[in-house]
Amino acid sequence: MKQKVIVYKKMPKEVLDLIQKHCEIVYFENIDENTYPSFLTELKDADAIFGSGLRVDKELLEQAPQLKVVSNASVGYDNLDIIELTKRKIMATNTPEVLNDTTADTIFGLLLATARRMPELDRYVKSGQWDRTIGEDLFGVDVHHKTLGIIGMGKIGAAIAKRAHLGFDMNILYHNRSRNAQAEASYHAKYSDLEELLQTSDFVCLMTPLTPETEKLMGEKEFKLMKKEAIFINGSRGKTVDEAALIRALQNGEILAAGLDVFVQEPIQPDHPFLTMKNVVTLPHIGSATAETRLKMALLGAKNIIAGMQGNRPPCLLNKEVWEIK
Ligand code: 8YV
Repeated sequence: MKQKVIVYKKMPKEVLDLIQKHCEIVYFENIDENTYPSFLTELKDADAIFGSGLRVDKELLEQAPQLKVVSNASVGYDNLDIIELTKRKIMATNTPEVLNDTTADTIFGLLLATARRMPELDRYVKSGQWDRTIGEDLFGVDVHHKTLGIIGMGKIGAAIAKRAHLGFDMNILYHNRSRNAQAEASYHAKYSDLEELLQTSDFVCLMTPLTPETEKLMGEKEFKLMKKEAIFINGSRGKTVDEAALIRALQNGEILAAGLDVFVQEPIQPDHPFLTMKNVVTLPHIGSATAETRLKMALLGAKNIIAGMQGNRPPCLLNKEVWEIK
C-alpha cells in the first residue's frame, strides 16, 4: 500500500505529480476553519505532511500516530516544535538555499522603496496629485554609501550584504550568533555588537529566524538606540519585533520609517495602525514569492518527503538525531 501524504498548501501540478508517483496524496489547497476537521481526520493515518505555516506541536502530533516526515515548504521552521518531533522520531525538513537570492531581492527592494517612499509616491501620482514639480516634503533619503546593519547574517543576510556592498557602495555592519567569514571577506561586513550596530546604522535590517532568544529582539530600548533618521526593515518574522514599540518609535520620530514584509498576525488585521502610517511600507510576506522560486521550494519539499518515505535521509533534514538513532 502506498504511503499517505497530506499536502495542505496550494502546490504546482508538477510537484503533486512527482509526489504521486511514489505516494498517495490527500490535497487541501489551504487549511481554514472549514477544512481543518477533515485535515484532522486524514491525519490519523498520514505518513507525511507537506505545506508551510501550520503549527506542528504536541497537540497536533497526538493526532498523527503514523507520521514520519513533516516537510515545511519554507526555510523558516518556527512553526515546528522540533523537540517534540525529535522525541517522536519524526523527521522535520525545510527548503533552504533555493530562496536566498529571491528573498534578498525582496528585502533590498523594500529597503529602497521605503527610503525613496515609492509606494506613497505611486499613490500620489495615481490619485492625480502630481500637478507641479515635487518639493522637499516628498523627498526621500539616499541609500548608496550609507551604513547598513544586518541582524542575522545567514545565507539571506549575506545575499543582502552582497547587493548593498557591490551595488550600492554601502558599509556593512552585522550582528550574528557566529562570525560570517565569507561576508567579512567578500562584502567587507564588520562584526558588531547589537548596541553599536543600532547606534551607527542608517538602515537596520532584521533577518534572524524566530526563536525564543530572538522573540521581540527589537523593542523600545532597541528602537531608542537607533538614529532618528534611520530606517528599520523586517524580513524575518513578525514576532521578532515588539510591534507596539515600533509604532511608538515611528510616531514619536525616534526613527524615520519602516519597511515590513512580516507581521505578528498574518494576514494583518484591517485596523492595524501600520496600515494608516505614511512612514510604513507593508508587503504581504512576499520574501520568496516568485513563481520560479516557489516552484523550486515546492520541488525541494517534495524531494524531502519522497526521500523520507523511501527510507532515505531527506536532503534538508533539520533534526539529524532522528536519522542517527535509526
Ligand atoms: C514563506 C518564508 O514563509 O521560507 C520562509 O521561511 O518566510 C517564506 O518563504 C513561506 O514560503 C510561506 O508559504
